Amino acid sequence: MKEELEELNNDFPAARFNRRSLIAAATATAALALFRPGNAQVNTNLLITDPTKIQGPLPGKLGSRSRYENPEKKTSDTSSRTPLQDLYGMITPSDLHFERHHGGVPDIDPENYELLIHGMVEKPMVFTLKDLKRFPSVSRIAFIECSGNFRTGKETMTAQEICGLTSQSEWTGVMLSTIFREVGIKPGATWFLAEGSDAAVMTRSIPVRKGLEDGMIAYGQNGEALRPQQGYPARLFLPGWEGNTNVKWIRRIELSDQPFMTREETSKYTEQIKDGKVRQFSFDMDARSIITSPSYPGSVEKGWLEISGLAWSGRGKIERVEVSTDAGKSWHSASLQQPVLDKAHVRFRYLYKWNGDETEIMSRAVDTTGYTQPTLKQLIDARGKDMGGYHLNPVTAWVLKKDGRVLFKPENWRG
Ligand SMILES: Nc1nc2c(c(=O)[nH]1)N[C@H]1C(S)=C(S)[C@@H](COP(=O)(O)O)O[C@H]1N2
Ligand SMILES: [Mo]
Repeated sequence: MKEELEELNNDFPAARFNRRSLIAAATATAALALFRPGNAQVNTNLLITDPTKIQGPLPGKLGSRSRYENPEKKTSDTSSRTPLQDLYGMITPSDLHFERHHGGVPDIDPENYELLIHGMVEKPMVFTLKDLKRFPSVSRIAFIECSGNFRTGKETMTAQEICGLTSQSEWTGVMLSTIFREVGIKPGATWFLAEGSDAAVMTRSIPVRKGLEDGMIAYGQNGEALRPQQGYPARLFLPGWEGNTNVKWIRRIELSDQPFMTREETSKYTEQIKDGKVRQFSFDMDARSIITSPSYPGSVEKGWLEISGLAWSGRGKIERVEVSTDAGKSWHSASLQQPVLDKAHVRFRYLYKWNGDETEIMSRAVDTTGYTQPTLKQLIDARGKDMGGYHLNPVTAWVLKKDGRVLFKPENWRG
């Protein structure tokens, strides 16, 4: 009986019914009350799948999303973006975590995984995954953000397209300070090279100070093993630092008394600031926020609406988020969902009564260092029009149109 109904349900093309037969069908069932006259698209499923009338599927080995929910990452050949506009709260579901790969996703057998630590250390050592897991572990909720996380250009852009290269997970692993104690750092070692085992053999130089402060070798993500896309079986995790330094599939750490000047920190991941000067090793991700609801392609109706979004800072905690509903003329403090964590996405909310007139809504983040999220104009004034595409965190505005459409307000700076 159950199988039959499921089959029937699956094969039920709504188009096969005209309104008359629907009424007949509806009349013949207890679902009549659910039928709305004038709506020929009435959900025919209701006629046979009243959930109280049919035994549901049995428990499964893996859970799944509702078939009515289809969040998707937006992919290109080099990255995929988190659909920020589809999320609640502050955790990014692991399968929606953004991805940025320079040489694709390697397939690494955890049995063969090894992490070599050498260079200016007392005792060079190789750790298997098992070895890493024998150390005391820590878990921490924090975001990762690619430093190339800003797109603009047209009104019909989603939060995902504008800045979907950031996601948040609970990361579990071993503190680098624990591992460094094991190998013994030689006096004078101030930098270390982190190297990945992907086809790109990604390498970055990291100050030992950061490693000792809060660096981790992470092997867990949201309660399970890291996803391959996030660096399975182990990655470097440096809370608050530009995504690129969080070397995935990490296989080697070499300590030194100077940076290694790899490709990713010379020809890439540097940015012009002013007067032809270039900034290198710009590790911290600056405070930022974005309203994710309402946002394109959503819509609004006159009356009360909850403005909600995400704010984060790589330098500490979010102190407050201010929201403007009058195109930046006045600003009001939003409420912050607890807990507000260090170097973590925080959800902010602000209740607003929209009177139906066209207006612009926007948010700006202030972190515990006193830093305030700048406008694009302030960024241009500080760094010049040739500032390139890294470390851009401008205030993002949405236009509420009279007809209820919500559009991105794109601002361009390249000539
Ligand atoms: N080995 C390796 N590590 C890497 C990369 C890579 O291509 N290879 N990409 C970096 C970049 S540019 C970013 S933004 C982050 C992205 O992390 P995610 O894919 O887990 O979101 O990983 C960094 N670590
Ligand atoms: Mo990145």
